Amino acid sequence: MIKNLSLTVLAGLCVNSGLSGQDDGAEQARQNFAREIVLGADDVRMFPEAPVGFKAPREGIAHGRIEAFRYDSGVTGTERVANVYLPPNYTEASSYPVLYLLHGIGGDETEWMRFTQPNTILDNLIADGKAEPMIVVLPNGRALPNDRAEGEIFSPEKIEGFAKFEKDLIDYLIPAIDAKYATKTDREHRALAGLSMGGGQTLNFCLTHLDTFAWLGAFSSAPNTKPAEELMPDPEAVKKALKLFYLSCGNKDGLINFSQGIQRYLKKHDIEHIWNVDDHGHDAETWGSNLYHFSQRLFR
Ligand code: FER
Repeated sequence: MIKNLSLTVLAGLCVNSGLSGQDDGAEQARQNFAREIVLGADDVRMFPEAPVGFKAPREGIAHGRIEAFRYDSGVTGTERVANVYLPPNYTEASSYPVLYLLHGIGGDETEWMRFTQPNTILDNLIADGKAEPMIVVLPNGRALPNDRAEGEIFSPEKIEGFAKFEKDLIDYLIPAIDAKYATKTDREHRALAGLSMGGGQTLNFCLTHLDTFAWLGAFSSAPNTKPAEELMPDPEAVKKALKLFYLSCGNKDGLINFSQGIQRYLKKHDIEHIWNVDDHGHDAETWGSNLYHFSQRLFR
């Protein structure tokens, strides 16, 4: 199982091993990853693996670009950095929907680029008319004055940074993005998605800010995911507000029970959703493939 973990998470577990006191979080994580995987009838693939070449740069098509974006955060009291993907032929004369795409416990604003090629995935889909031209914001979801993925990444303080990002995102990052870029600013043109800790953040933030987001993608969500009853006390409100509820996880990922808990609740309350259980672990393959499927269903 360990070989399926992302390198970043594995590095975090190693960094923390052998330390006393502060390694409770790492030990807890080890136990969470080692949980027994019990698959039910619903825990099956919705989509095939993304096709060969889906994340390979293509010649002869227009390419988007990624640039660094800086904003002041009243949460951290610092200037923070997000990466921003601007779609091919981005122009101020137009306006675009925005996907905020969040990383995992060992990551930062560069993690999605290290795990997979979100810009190339989008370039290729847009060129084929399979995805809407969109802006993708890749923030740093650890809202702390020192937001680097260094030291005790599983410590309570660092994990608290992922919860603090809610206010950073809603009150500082989104307004700053809307001020700088040619965005469509209504909820129906804003999506939130993420992997692992970012999947948990997505569920926790999106479902409690239905006035801000209409599209949700949670991949391999981590134990920071709040219980479904707490996130969706009013299932009818979720049904009415969300245009896409996309959940995915690998069937070799010991964290799958957190996604299963959400999915079972969605099913029980008849909330329409996609639940794609592929054959991966907690790894970059599932995240690339699910970004490929998720992004095609956004804003249309
Ligand atoms: C944990 C196991 C995994 C945990 C977080 C993770 C907060 C996150 C993994 C990731 O983001 O890849 O027990 O506790």
